[in-house]
Amino acid sequence: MSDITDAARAILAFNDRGGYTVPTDALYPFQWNWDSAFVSMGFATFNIDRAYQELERLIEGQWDDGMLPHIVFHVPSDTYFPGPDVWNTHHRHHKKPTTSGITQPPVFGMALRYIYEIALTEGREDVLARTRLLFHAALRSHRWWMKVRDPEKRGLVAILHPWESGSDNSPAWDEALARVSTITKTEICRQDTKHVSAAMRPHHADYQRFIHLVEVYRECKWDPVKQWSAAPFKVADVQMTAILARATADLIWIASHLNLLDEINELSTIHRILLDGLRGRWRNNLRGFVSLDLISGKDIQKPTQAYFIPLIAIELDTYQREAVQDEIERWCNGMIVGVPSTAPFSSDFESKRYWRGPVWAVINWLIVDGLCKNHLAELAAIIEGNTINAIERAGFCEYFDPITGEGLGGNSFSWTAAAYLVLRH
Ligand code: 9YW
Repeated sequence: MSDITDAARAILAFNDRGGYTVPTDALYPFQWNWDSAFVSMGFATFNIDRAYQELERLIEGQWDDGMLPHIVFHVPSDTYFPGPDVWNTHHRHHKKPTTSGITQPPVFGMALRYIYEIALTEGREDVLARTRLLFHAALRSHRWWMKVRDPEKRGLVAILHPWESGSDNSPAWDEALARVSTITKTEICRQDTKHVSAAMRPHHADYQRFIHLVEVYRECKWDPVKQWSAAPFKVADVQMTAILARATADLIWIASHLNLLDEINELSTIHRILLDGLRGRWRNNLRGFVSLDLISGKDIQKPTQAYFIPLIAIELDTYQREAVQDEIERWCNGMIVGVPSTAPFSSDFESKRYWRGPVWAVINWLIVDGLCKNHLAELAAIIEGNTINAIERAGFCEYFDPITGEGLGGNSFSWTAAAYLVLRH
């Protein structure tokens, strides 16, 4: 085992708060949904029990209606805004701990399959009951997605808040977010810029709109039907839909192993619906998949990493495969590390500002996986190698400047450590 693998494991241990992992100390002091799913896969490379525990602690926050919240506030902390009082979700979730009121990409099902497969190769028959329990939690959350976030049956699931996407200030949301008011009743006490330079973070107006949206949904008492009608921001997101579709395929795999026939049928129907929805979002002229703004009815054409995420769920045809390969190569041309989260030739590109250009190791992990699934192994190997090199050069930071390779954002980041462990596995 290399020293760097040791260091990655040490970061997960350092960020462990008792069976769950914070994304990084101070900046993000709670349990985040998709971070934990990625982290559980990192743990699975060396500690299966701890991998299961990460997901078990996450579902402590699952709502009665199946939603898996984006943050679980296991213990109080004043280093993050907005905390539990701003969300005020207590009545939607009748057990402790308190949570935020929105969700995040459902990587959970992908993680469960990944860790279960490793457990099986290690001959760990004892994980069966744990797998079954987590499987049912995931299934409830997939039902929630389909019922609550695709009520108009497009085969695409919608986000009602940019934080749900996991790509908070992506240029993809600019037009839709501009319609949201900047007026808030809550005083905005940003903590993030105390930990990280403001030049790398979302702008103040973004935060005002993020909090305005929280207030709109809080006034709906977090009732999903009321939220759907009241939402001033509503985007059918291809990245979210692709992750849900892939996680659904992974749950089908688990259900087959567990011999759960009704669940296989139910999940297969969901899978078919989502793949049909995704296929309709491909655009030849853009050489990628585009989200749909449900309020304006328009395609969101901004070139972001989301263009390529559907590869984790979909089998491309030959034309699409060549187009995606050319497009990713174009985006990476001249970069020390690709794939940038916004195309470098776009006028929105900013190499250091969060989701407007920087490279994220977990996004590369998804892209590598999607390229391999689509028989583009050579390009996948290049991106994988670049990601590993970037981490080895700059450390386990939150994200990387694609032009210089510089490490940015929070340090000792859990999901960057997890990405390293999995890509090296
Ligand atoms: C926030 C924790 C989270 C990630 C998101 C990323 C950022 C900020 O940090 O969100 O306040 O929630 O955009 O993807 O889960 O690492």
